[in-house]
Amino acid sequence: MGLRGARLPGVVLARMAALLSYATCARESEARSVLFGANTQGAGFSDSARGKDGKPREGFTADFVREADNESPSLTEHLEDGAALFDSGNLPLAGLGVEAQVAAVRARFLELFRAGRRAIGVGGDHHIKYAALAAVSDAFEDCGVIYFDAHPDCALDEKLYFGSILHHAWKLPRVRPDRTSLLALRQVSAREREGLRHWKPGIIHALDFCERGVPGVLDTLCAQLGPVRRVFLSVDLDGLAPHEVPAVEAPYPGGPTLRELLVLLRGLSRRYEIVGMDISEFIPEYDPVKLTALATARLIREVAAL
Ligand SMILES: [Mn+2]
Repeated sequence: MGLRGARLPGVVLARMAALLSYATCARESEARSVLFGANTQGAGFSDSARGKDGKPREGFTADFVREADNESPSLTEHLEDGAALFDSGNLPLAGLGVEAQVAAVRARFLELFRAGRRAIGVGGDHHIKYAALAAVSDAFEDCGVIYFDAHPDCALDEKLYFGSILHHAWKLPRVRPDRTSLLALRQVSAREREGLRHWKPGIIHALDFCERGVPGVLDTLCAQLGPVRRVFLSVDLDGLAPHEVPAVEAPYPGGPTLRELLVLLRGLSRRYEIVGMDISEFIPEYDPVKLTALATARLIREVAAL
């Protein structure tokens, strides 16, 4: 049960849920990768029919993912165990305003980056993405960003919300559009198109996976990231094909599969240091058979083992 994280200075579990059983590293200071939950709220919901109900999302993604994975435990596909992964529980964000939530998540990512750990934060809504990218900007001179998402989230809007995350991230001193690749893009609003034309990030469309294959996508991705040594991966689960991750706010058909993403990440890890990942957009109440939870757990496990 969730006591391991509570012993660490600066890390307090928000509640006593079970930790991920796969993560068998006993101490954060000995871990290569560190997992934490951050149930950020307040970035709003998509314009999809699912998003329009306007209700706050109660489901706690990280706990739901841990629970599903603990019920169906396994090694990685290449038989690695979780001895290098520490699960530090959830950040206590309940009751905090948006700015305080973002500050807490940013500080946690930064703490892990500075300690040389691969930081894996599970949201929560899109505020986790802005917080993570702010920490990337704080920590690294030369970090590329892979923004895996069906959507570009770059509307030129002064308010920070789900549709303007990258517009704000690109104003940070060291997160740059010419070191960012929008991966699996396929559903763009007219407002977001303005943002794309303004900021000119690298773009890899979902169909590129089909047309060029994963090796071709990897080459383009590396060219778009430029001369960086490190990469951060921001994952909106709706970037994936929705038959594998149906429990998202704004599912959109035609995305790459989890297999394609994992093969791509293996290739990336041979060329770059993968400094961390955030995951957002998971709506547990839409996941009765826990398929999205298992896909998310697998992604966490495989990224931790890279
Ligand atoms: Mn999206």
